Amino acid sequence: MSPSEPSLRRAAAFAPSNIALTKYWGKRDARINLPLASSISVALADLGSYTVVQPQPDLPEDVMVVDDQELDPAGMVKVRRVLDQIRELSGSSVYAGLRSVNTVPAARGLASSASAFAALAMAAAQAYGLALDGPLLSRLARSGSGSASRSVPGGFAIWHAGHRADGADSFAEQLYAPDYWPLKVLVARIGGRKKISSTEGMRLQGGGGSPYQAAWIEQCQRDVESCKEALSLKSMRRLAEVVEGNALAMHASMIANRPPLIYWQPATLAVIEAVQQLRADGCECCFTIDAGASVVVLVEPQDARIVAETLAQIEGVEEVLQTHIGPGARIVESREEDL
Ligand code: 2P0
Repeated sequence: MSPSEPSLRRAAAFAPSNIALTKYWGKRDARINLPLASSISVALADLGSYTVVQPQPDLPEDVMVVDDQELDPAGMVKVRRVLDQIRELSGSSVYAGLRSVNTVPAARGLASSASAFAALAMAAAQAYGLALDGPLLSRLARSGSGSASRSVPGGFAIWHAGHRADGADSFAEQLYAPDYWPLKVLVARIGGRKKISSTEGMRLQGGGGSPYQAAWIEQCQRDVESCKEALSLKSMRRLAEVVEGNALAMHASMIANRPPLIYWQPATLAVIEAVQQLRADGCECCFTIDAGASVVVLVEPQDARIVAETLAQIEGVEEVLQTHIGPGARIVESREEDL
């Protein structure tokens, strides 16, 4: 530890997972996760990651335990990318011990990396004595995992694609607070661990794999504007058109990739059909699907029960999680026994 080391302390943060209404699926820079298009998301109230960071002068390198398992080397590369930037900003050379607990089912089409890296950026900044603003925290989280940028502000958030090569203008900010439109969020959990990670899927597709890649990115740019409009009107009919259309366009471009990226299970299609039927019957709801088989449904509170009950009866749906839209990453009490 150098004599000019900043004050170091143990710090903990909770960050929510988030669900994209218009998706991030394509990078202009894979090294620091710069997207080809902007995206819009909602944060989930109680599904996320709790992360503790303890800088320790005697550690020879950073170590991280996630859900009681030491993080693999590929994961540590991303963690170090975030921590190295924080150490540079704080002028510290001290490594840290980290522990993270997820309340999100990993690799089932719900992004646990989004909440994990948002919590990591916020806790580490505090641990290394930095007071960073929202955009900078969002950029730091983004460099670990792109979608993590949107978990920092929470609520209804937009991640600006930006144009700069250094990513200074590629961060997320809140469009609306969580209670602006108090929709319920249902997650119909389907299938086991996904076979191809998002990072790898985007790499395959970005390398000229999908004949629809350019059209997909152009569609995202239009959809971000339509989504902003649907949110400003709180119109479920308009939201359903853009959110479902955007998710289906992403999966169309994935399926057309060579090699194909097929994340769906038969139950995925059954849930899509059920949601469309429920809407035709008057329920205010719409679906979206990430890089996995699970389906997420946004629904007006008065219709949440009937939608949840209907989805739970579909063969192949393992569980229907119920939550609502919540705030972004925040510092929480750290407990000594956590590390
Ligand atoms: C999204 N996904 O916008 C989209 C929809 C998956 C499908 O953001 O490589 O885990 O770490 O930047 O953030 C998943 O991508 O990928 C994702 P990396 P990330 O939510």
